Amino acid sequence: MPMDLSPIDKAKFVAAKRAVDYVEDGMRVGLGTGSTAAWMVRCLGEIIREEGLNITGVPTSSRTADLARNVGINVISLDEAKWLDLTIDGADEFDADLNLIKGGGGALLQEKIVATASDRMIVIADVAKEVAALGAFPLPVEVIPFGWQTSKALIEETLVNMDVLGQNTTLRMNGDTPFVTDEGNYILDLHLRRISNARQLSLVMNQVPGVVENGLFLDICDVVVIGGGDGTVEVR
Ligand code: ABF
Repeated sequence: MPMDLSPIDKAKFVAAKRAVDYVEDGMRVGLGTGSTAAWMVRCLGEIIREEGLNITGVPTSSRTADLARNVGINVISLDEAKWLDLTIDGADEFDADLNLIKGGGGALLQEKIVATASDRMIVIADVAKEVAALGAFPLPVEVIPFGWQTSKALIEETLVNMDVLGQNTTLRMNGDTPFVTDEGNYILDLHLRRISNARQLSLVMNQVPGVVENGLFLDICDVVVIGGGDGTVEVR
């Protein structure tokens, strides 16, 4: 374990390190995005170098692709891989049913496609990501730039019609300009506080014109590996 890690980084590292135990020789592995997933990519690189592990990696963002190549992972596209044995990725929230909110890093679209194209999805997270109910973390919704303000208004109208609390929707910014995803889209963050019917909300959100995808990952995660600031790990 790297020296002098803060408790939060230690939690992320131990979760990432434990998740890599699931990677077997010859696997095609989806590589997640975010700081916890970055620890996983580094750990994978280490066992490739030290044990000659032969795997191929499909990244879920350009920054993960850069890091994976830097640590010696053979990076291929999802279209080249066609299907994946395993995806390991982070999350912003997970609940008792292993449903997730993802997208805080702005990569939710590729993350959801890659996770869905995998036999198994493992989430790695520090203990603080566990919630009784999803929604305290703003729900990211990816929209195309064309008519994004109309999409935003339609989303807000939809939330009112669903009696969803919160209903404060903001355009994610990168300094003075809108944050732009790898696909050239924008992200709207829905500050809902608590989501009571995630399944209905996810279905309705994706019907709004201009919406590409949302950050609710339902019935996708198979295992969550939870890291503690004291270096403990729990697998569920
Ligand atoms: C990514 O990991 C995103 O979906 C999610 O927002 C992020 C969590 O980042 P971190 O691991 O840095 O907390 O998969």
